[in-house]
Amino acid sequence: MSRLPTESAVPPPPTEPYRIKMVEPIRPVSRQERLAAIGRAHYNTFKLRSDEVFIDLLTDSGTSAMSDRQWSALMLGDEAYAGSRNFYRLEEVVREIYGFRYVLPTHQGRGAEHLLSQVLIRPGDTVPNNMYFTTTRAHQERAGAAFADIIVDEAHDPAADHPFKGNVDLNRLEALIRRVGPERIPYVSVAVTVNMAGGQPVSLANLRAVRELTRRHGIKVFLDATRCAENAYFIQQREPGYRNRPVREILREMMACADGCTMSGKKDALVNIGGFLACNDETLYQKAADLAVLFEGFPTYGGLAGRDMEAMAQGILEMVDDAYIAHRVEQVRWFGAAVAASGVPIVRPVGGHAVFLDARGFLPHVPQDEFPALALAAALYVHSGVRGMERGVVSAGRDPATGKHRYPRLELVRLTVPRRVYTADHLGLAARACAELYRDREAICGMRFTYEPETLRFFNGRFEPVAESPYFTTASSAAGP
Ligand code: PM9
Repeated sequence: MSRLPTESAVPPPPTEPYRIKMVEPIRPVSRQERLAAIGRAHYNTFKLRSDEVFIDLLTDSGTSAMSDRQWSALMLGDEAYAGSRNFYRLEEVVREIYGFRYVLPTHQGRGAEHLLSQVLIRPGDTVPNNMYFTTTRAHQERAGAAFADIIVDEAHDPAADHPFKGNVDLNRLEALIRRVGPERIPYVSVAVTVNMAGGQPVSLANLRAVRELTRRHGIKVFLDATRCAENAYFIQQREPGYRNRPVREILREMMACADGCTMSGKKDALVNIGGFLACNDETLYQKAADLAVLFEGFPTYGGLAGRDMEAMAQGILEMVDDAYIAHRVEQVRWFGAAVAASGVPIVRPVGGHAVFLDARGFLPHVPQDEFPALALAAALYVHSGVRGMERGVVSAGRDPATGKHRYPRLELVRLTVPRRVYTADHLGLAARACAELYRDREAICGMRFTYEPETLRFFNGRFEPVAESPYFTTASSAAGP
């Protein structure tokens, strides 16, 4: 039996630059169990128990397999409340790899976003972003800012085959600066890569142009560096002049275009928990450090155990290893080719961390206010035990000014590839499941809320199907929060 529906159309998978030393058993779950589980989970894949899932592509966040060196690093934990040597190691590595002077550990990325937003934003400000990310925008709005999208138009079109779909539209940014005034823009927030656009990168030429434009107006630039190594790899592969440059050097050049960054260590930095805020401005650092003691912890641990900082420092060194990062991104690309080979609509080009199913193209009969991406993620789980995540109208939330749903042009299911965790056979199974479901797509119906949280509603929202479908149980079997 072939491994994929159209094996001939798919190249062989890339070979892992590591071997496996420890395994974690996973268990196939029967369709009957999956039907019961999705009902109990109120059709929200976030609310499934992980042992109800066979292949977990919910997120690449905190789900990496750590290396032998990282596990060894855990044993070097210095759990002193203040001045842990693991902090100084992390600081040294961040200075070396990113080039920023001041480093403030946080419990995870949103901790850093919180500190940055609270320190820099005044109510009534506007923060330009290259598309939104859920937690980033929520913290900016919570601090009183209006969000402004300055990404290039191609980012909103799943079929646009642009090499740097994460780029900032410089004309849009300039027009915004003119309209609101530079004094009302505390910083420009640039994500590398752009998660919600499909893991799409930003070019170095674009980062330099953003730096130049903002410098003229005295505006700061902060990078969301969560997936910066993947972005650096795309620059190496796609931007003229970088093919022979190590990812490590490219990453330093990217960071040199910014005043600082926030980082969720749970993605590219290959740890299960952790993050940091880094910058060059001592005053900004000091204000953030003063706030950190209230929300994160003392500035030399920021909510992390010493051992976690040591493992993150080691992970940062590993994320810029050229062989590692090439395999990481090429494995995702291979998975995308396998899914697309059967005609399943996906976001193109395939991004750095995930394959994104285009739920509008997949389920054209489900209107956007019946949450096609959420319904598709639930149906994929029931069909195969593969768990993905909704990244569409539910994730976009409501506009604080009008109270109405924000309707993003991208209505996507994200099949996110954890780092160093799954083999080509696992991903082949997931690709096959997408193809089978696509053939039966008419049987999938839309969803409606039964409980809608006020913020970040995709995490805790509850739903029920709007009609009968063989992929869903009826709402009556759902129980408990
Ligand atoms: N991203 C993800 O699955 C985890 C939670 S949201 C579903 O993609 C970016 C670009 C992220 C991100 C988290 C954060 C927050 C900031 N920026 O999760 O707080 O993708 O460490 O990071 C998630 P933390």
